[in-house]
Amino acid sequence: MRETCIDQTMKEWTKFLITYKFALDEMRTKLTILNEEFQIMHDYNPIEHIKTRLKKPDSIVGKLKSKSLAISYENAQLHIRDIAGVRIICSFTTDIYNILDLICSQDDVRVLEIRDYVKNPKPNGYQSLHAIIEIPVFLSGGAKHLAVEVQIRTIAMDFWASLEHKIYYKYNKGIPSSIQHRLKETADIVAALDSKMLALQNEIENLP
Ligand code: 0O2
Repeated sequence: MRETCIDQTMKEWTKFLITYKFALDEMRTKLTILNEEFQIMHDYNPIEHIKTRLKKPDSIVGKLKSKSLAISYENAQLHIRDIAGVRIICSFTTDIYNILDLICSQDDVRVLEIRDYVKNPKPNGYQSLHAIIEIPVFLSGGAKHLAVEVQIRTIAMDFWASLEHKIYYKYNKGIPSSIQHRLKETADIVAALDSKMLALQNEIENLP
């Protein structure tokens, strides 16, 4: 009896999450087209690589609980806007804004929110550009509009964020202040590196 219930719940989650997986497939297609077209038109790939991830059911439930919301698929769809996540890694800070413009100017994309942690880094030094967008997924019963969290950052920002994320969980979300301080120092180095790399790139582009 209990196993049947778990099976049923798993089936329902799979049905709920598959639509977000389709949204991620749509995003991958959009980004691949943009990148390949850019390569042909400008002889340049703004996107280094793309990572996608689907939030796990227990994380969705945890986030609903932390927002004091009832556990339901309706609430998850309405209030959890990072069930589908795309991370786009690029070379230069200017690419971040170019890619954002290219995505947001598409007719079927609705921009719900933008958080610019590149212009305004988090106090710990975290840099990335986050956009919550809504895109249609065409199912047999019609179109379903779903939120996708898009994170766009440089290779250097991604390097920093990956290590910080590991350290954050290693210390069970309580990083000692001496390490926090060193992380902030390295975040400043990342910002300086990105700025120098962009200056170099601009110089090279302007060579005769
Ligand atoms: P995961 O596993 O990457 O998904 P929200 O409740 O979502 O509206 P939140 O979570 O503060 O508010 O949103 P925000 O600031 O846009 O951050 C969401 C995601 O950005 C996080 O997702 C991380 O991926 C990334 N992020 C934000 N701040 C930091 C940071 O200080 N360090 C690192 N390494 N990543 C960060 P999740 O759900 O935490 O994790």
